Amino acid sequence: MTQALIVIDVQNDFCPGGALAVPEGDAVVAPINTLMEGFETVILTQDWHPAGHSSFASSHQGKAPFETVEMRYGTQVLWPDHCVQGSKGAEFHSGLNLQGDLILRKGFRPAIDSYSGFFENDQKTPTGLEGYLRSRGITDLTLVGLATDFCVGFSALDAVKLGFAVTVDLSACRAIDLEGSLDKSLAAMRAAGVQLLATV
Ligand code: VGL
Ligand code: ZN
Repeated sequence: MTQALIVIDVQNDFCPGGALAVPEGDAVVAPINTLMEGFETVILTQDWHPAGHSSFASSHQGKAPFETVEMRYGTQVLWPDHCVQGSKGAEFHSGLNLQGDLILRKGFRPAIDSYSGFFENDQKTPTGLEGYLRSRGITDLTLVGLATDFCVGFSALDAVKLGFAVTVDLSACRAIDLEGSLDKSLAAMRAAGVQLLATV
């Protein structure tokens, strides 16, 4: 088997002080740097939105962050403006080791969000990550990063659907936990056959 570590969205805006701060988001940096030493292939994803992105509450009149809106592809949570291309908030946390082989940007199409590193939120538009992994013969993935219940969770579910063996190491993840989203995400991952490490 050939393994890869996929580090999801460890960016300033998801860390304390950021626009969409995940509680203890920066606590993932040290364990991720340690985990990287054990993997030959490391891939980082970077949430990368144009200004005025359709997932921002500020793009929808009368809507506040964390409300939802119906998009053509389904229900979308609206977020504070975050990870705007080229901004400080979109940069990786300064303590993160950036030795990765590939940095995959996602969420750059104005009209569609992308939680997963594999497919955008219409669940059809591929990012190309599947092809990258397959052409390198990678079969087993370990996912870590931010946030457990959004970008990590949806990436893990897509990876299982695509036939990869998937582990999520929860000791190097932190959650947003919006109205029970963490429990929902963990249950969905478990049901799909994702191996959850360090379950609390
Ligand atoms: C994420 C919400 C919006 C994440 C990204 O990285 O989990 N969550 N954009
Ligand atoms: Zn985003």
